[in-house]
Amino acid sequence: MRASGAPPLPPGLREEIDRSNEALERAIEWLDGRVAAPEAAAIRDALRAGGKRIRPVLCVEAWRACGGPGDPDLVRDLAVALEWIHTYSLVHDDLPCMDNAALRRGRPTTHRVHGVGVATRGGALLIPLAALWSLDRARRHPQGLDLGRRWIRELMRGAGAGGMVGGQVLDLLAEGREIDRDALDGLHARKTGALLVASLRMGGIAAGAGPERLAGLDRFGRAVGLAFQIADDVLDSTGDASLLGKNPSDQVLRKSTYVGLLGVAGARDRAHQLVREGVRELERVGIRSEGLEALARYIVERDH
Ligand code: GRG
Repeated sequence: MRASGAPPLPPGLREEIDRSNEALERAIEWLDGRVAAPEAAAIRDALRAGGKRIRPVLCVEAWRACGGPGDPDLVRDLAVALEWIHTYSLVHDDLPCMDNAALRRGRPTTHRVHGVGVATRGGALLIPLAALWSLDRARRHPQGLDLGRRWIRELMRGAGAGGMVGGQVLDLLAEGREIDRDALDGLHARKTGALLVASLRMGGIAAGAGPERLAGLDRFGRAVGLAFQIADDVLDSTGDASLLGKNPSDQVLRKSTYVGLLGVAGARDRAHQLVREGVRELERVGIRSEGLEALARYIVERDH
């Protein structure tokens, strides 16, 4: 976790982010005519506002690590669905009834530009659109609609009550209260970790990986998901708002954080230890992946 400076992204991953952004543009074209204005404009703005694209890149790197056959663009297209779910969660998280945030990814939040109603509806629309888009693209994949069904199940499991939404509920309930490390781990395993796990499993599934490898990706994702959240807490407490692209909010919302529990140095140590554990989990199922290892390091060393 760096206090400042460019994130240490190897060139291969930088290129993969660019390819993911191109896939996102293909998907934005597909939206034409499917969503009415003004929600369409809000969705386009939110999707194009930048972002690290960690979830689609994790997905493609998992696919690659499992020896996925065929055209990577098919998987990149499918992986856009992850970014849509992630973007809906950010748009809704920023609403006045949640964090009431003014800034996201260095820009005014969706509701500040398009209004609360449009942002709420546009965000919600991204959920069925992610499923429809997944089905549409799965038809072009050799596993066809079977892949579409498995893919959507993973996506909704990661995003739903047992995953991201459930974690958000726990987070809201924990505001202003102190919770212990186990409870904090459980909350973030759902709120942040579940969609990262889904990203990896979805890449493995598209590559035809069996249950053992999927379980290895799952354990890697859990470790890296927690490391991601710890890095977020450190950045919230030490980061620079102009680099973060948002205003630090943990103190304002009186949230329990890993920095509060472990201190900055302790939190950093735990994040690095989790990354090492995650990489060992991959090795245990025979996965050696420079891309996934580099992403895991980036997740804890990033500056925004
Ligand atoms: C109604 C209870 C309820 C839930 C609705 C709002 C919501 C669903 C979920 C919120 C989940 C949330 C905000 C999770 C945080 C995820 C997270 C760590 C975001 C930051 O991810 P990055 O750093 O962002 O990957 P970029 O901007 O790079 O894409």
